[in-house]
Amino acid sequence: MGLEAAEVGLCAVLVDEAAASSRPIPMLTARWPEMTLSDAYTIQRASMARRFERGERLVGMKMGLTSVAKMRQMGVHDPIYGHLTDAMRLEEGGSISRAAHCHPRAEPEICFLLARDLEGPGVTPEQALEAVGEVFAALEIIDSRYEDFKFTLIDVVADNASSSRFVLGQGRGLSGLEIDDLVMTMEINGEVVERGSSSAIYDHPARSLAAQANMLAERGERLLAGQVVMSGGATAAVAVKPGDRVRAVVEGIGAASFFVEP
Ligand code: 0L1
Ligand code: MG
Repeated sequence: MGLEAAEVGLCAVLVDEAAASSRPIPMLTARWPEMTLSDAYTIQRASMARRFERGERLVGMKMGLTSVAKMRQMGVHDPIYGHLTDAMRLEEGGSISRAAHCHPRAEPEICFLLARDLEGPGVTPEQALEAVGEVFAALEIIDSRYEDFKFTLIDVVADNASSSRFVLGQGRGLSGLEIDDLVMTMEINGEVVERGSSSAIYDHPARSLAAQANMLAERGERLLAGQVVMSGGATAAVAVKPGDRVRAVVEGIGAASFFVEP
């Protein structure tokens, strides 16, 4: 069983308004227990369509729940994805306001900029890497729009995989760089609060990129040259608060940072 089109539309309005107003909502599956994962991805697209109507542009995608730790936490075996728009990009070193978020948390990531289109199904990690123009040290700010931070996997997908903002450091090419086991740290106010390896990103960040292309293919969609793909968190996400200066450092690639306004 699944949702009617009108219900999908209403859910899209609810998650979109919650994100725009920073006012959390009860989890959708409490009201619509029959919602399927496929419905959730349709809701995600419908909520993105509302952003596009307001003038935002699609600039790429994000992979979520790519680490064993996060999958275990949600009781799932597969990653999920969300959409990224130009309005979600925060310039390197930029500031966010705590009040503009529900439950903001940051995680260190590796981001890919595609030099070529990438179309599944059947994309391998090697093929995915061949489509990459540049890699970046990155930070994702995730912000679940659900009350009391309570949600199911289906709710998270409908809520655009908790996407809120993303920050990219300086980009570099892949030449001379193996990205399978890079040390990744996250600092808050100069103190290392999380340390991990890029191998925590779905075993290899390129595997995450390939999975993104293959998952889009299930809906007849593909990644385009010029788009970015956030490959997923390498460590646990950490709650941020006013006054925090957050910095991610990825060995061999660089750093990305943002500030939470006091
Ligand atoms: O980026 C992600 O891994 C998505 C996480 C979704 C769940 C959450 O908000 O913690
Ligand atoms: Mg993430």
